[in-house]
Amino acid sequence: MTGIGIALSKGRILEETGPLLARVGLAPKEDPERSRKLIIATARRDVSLVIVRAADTPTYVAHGAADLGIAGKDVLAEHGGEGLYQPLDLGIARCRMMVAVKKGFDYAGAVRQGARLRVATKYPLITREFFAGKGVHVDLIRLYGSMELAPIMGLADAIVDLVSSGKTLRANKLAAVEEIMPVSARLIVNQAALKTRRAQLQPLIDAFAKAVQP
Ligand code: PRT
Ligand code: MG
Repeated sequence: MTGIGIALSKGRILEETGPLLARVGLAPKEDPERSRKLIIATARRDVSLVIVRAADTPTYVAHGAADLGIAGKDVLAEHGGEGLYQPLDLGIARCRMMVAVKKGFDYAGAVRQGARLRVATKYPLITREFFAGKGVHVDLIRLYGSMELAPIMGLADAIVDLVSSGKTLRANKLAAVEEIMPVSARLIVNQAALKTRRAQLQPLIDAFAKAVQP
């Protein structure tokens, strides 16, 4: 791709990025939620949106297949961020990464007694690191979605998942017991591209920075 590609995912990220894209002059030429196209032209001829799965965004940008991207801190932390420059917290798609358990499960007691916890998550690296830091032994159960089911079905004692309103936890009789980190979406840039094509990329980064200022 000779122009600039911005990788981002449909759903939450795209929804909340929409107004921001418009403000930096990158309104999509067609609705990405409706289009089956995976590369969407924008109001700027040299910039296109590259539609990827949320967890794939850092991969596309780190390999330089897309120059820029928009990804949640959850996804970036799990990826590790190698090869990525992260110049900007966009302050959107906010939520918290939490440990949650079935209501009534004595999490503090289990941790205090040094019990082995079965923890289900789609964030195995973050989860392993978090519990290692607390000195808690965990058996990790790697899931790809609907983590909330795991404690109910007896698959796990706890989950590590994102919480925004708390409605999903409540609806499934789970309770958050610990926060791992606050999460919001970041602008990410391929480090090598920023060095070799700074004249092309920096103005765009600056435009995003200006657009997120309150
Ligand atoms: O859906 P898909 O499998 O394609 O990928 P994805 O689930 O990773 O994508 P998507 O679009 O759901 O999420 C993209 C990004 O949005 C995440 O990487 C986060 O950075 C951000 N984000 C912000 C959230 C939430 N808030 C959020 N609440 N992502 C997911 N959730 C889920 C959460 O996992 C839980 O199931 O919403 C549910 C909880 O919401 P409440 O409001 O009931 O608490
Ligand atoms: Mg989802």
